Amino acid sequence: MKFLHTADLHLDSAFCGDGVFGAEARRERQRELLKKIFRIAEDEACDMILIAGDMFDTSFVTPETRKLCLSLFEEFKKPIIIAPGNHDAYTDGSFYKSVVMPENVYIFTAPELQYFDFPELSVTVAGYGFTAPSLPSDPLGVAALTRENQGICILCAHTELDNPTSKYAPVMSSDIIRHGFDYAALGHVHSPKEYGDGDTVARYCGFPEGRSFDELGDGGVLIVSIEADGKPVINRLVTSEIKYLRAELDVDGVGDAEEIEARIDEKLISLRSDALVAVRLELSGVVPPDTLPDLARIEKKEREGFLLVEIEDSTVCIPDKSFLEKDPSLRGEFYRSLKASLYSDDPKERGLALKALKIGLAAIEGKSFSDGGRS
Ligand SMILES: [Mn+2]
Repeated sequence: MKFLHTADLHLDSAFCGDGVFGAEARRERQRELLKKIFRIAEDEACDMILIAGDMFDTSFVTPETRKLCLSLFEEFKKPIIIAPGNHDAYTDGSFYKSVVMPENVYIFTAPELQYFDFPELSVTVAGYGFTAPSLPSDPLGVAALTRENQGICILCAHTELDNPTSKYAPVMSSDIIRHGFDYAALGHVHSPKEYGDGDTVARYCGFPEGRSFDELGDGGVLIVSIEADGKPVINRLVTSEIKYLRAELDVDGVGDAEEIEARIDEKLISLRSDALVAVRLELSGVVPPDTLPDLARIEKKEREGFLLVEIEDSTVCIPDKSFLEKDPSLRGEFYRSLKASLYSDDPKERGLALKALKIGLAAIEGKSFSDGGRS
């Protein structure tokens, strides 16, 4: 049997501050992405779809999204299994609880382990649902072992795996193995991750498309085939058409503003891809005063293939390096003490030294220091 595993779609996200694309346009794109995911499930001839939580960003689901979900659910006809997560808990007034679902939709409605049997596929899907924004208990640790089952046994769950103090269903991977699941379709951690012992495979599928700089790179879904021997074969398909990236550009020693701008343009061209790119580019290096071009203007330049360009200035402005070499004051002493690290071959050490120099020189001059507040 074959199924599609997705999670963390966060449909109807708020999307503030996304520049070219307004919030409503982004939400519309999310709906298109959902259609695409269902199309993939059809094209791949999946027998079921597992949604491991956080399908919606909040308990408020827009009428457009409600309508689309219901029609996609209905059209798919085959089983759709949903394990509500911390963002879209099974609560009064939630989409899950307030709508009459098509018969092929199975929702876990309690924080204790529940089971859905699909005898025609020889499959049992176990899972639980968040019924509040947090679930501090571990639904697997306390559960009796999964019932004797001759067929394939799958877990579909939203969890912060192997973190016993988490308030987001702190399941232990050892319990997933102990229960003997063939596959655990997990959600909550937004980057793809894999656990297992050979017999049991547990996977986070990751987000289907980045929504911000917290979700970097390609997003996708997992297509999982499990044959009678219980061994899952997993294929990740990229679904994202928007890709968030972080990149760095060292402009140390670059002559003037024009040249720095050319280097930025060149760097951005190298980052273009099939997906629409949103990039946060960090400039680093030591530059003389008035060397930096107008970064706000460069951010706003029309560029094909980009959703958003943000340029972060982490350069350090030093008026005159040769003066600092000989400067007998604290400034000179501070510069000289960092010099080895400033020109180290290790980019991490160089970055740290630059940051230290920037903060230190500002402090010596009595200025306040800010890193721009982006993190
Ligand atoms: Mn979550």
